[in-house]
Amino acid sequence: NVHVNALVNAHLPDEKTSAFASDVVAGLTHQPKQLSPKYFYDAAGSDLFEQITRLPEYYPTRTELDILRDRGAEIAAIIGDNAALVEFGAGATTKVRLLLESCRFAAYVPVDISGDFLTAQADDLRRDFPELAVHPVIADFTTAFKLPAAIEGQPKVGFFPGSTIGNFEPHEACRFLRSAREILGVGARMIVGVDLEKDERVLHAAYNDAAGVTARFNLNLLLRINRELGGNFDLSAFVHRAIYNREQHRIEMHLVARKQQSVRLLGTTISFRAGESIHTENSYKYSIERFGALARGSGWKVQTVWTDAAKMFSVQALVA
Ligand code: AVI
Repeated sequence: NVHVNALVNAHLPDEKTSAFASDVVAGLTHQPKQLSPKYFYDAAGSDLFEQITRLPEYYPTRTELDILRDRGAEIAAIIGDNAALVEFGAGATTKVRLLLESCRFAAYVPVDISGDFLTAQADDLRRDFPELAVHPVIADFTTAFKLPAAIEGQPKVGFFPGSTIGNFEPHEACRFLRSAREILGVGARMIVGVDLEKDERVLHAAYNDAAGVTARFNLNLLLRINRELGGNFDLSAFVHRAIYNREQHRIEMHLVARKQQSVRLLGTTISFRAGESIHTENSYKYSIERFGALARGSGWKVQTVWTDAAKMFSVQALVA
């Protein structure tokens, strides 16, 4: 591994790429092979994810937006006026705009690792909400970071939509909620989007869409490895597979080798048996009870759960 790191660092000066490189080598030499879903989101992957959110089979985004829109007044009543809204990770602004329209926030603090994206997003929001103080923070939101001094003394509300929490392992979700509680402080609240357990056929369709966008999203990870790490993956030699793991309450995404093959990257050869898979993502689905237990175990209490009529998705208000 020392050898691999030295090699990686010699060829790839930039810090982000070398973290990607060592994670990829570690994941592909692990048994079973695995890659972190956080690497899906390069420019092409983020664009494919945007397309996923508009697919007829992919219910989470649409359902969460409906809940945020329909329950705006109730959410506002819980939060009160003049709080600071801290969003963990900042994607499209569609969801936060709904909260900013229904509640009277004094400040908005988007936290994201990508500075360029944050700046563009902050400028748009300042234009559309002139009363709102926008203080972007460039940081990895899964680690401890400092809130801007400007929001000191204001009540804090965390925002973590999209069931991104479902892409964490349960122990990571617990660690994240704990750290969010420490960052936000005593008396804080948190609004979290949590995908719910449901008919397996609905889940299966959502992650195996007819148009094949989720397959392209999954395979894009191999393209990214080819482009950024000089790999030679043959994309036509892998297939997307998403299955529901009932015991673990999660959708698993895999890339399965169609035939025996080997791939070169970063001076290493990775061999695949026919049918061997790379596990690329888990998307955990919670019951209301199981998420409540997770929240309690990380120092929060569930105050209110809002769902759509069909109980597909939930938006939950936690209190520290
Ligand atoms: C971002 N995350 C909540 C999505 C999910 O549903 O787990 C990512 C995704 N993977 C496949 N389709 C969408």
